[in-house]
Amino acid sequence: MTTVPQLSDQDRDRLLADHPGWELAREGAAITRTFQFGDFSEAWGFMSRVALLADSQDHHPEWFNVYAKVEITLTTHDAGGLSIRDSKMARAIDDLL
Ligand code: H2B
Repeated sequence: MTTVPQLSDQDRDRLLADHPGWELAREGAAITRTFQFGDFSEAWGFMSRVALLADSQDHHPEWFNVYAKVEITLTTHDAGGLSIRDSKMARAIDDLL
């Protein structure tokens, strides 16, 4: 397992400011965002694109789906909290919308 540095408080605050919709979870160790789509097909299409992105970046989301709703939580297990990998993934996910 690689050791990845955690984001500084300043970088974490910038991440939240740059990505409205994402909020802190797990006492600052993760960020989470809920996405609402029109139906299951749209939600699943989005999840498919996120999955490909995640595998290409070797950074995988924790997520929950019910019909048209997708909840994504990002954290870096190798860092024990938030890292630059989560910032990049949040940006890439937002760019899919
Ligand atoms: N995803 C997430 N969210 N955190 C990690 O630390 C992580 C990962 N590490 N995907 C990667 C895979 C690591 O286990 C592999 C071996 O590169």
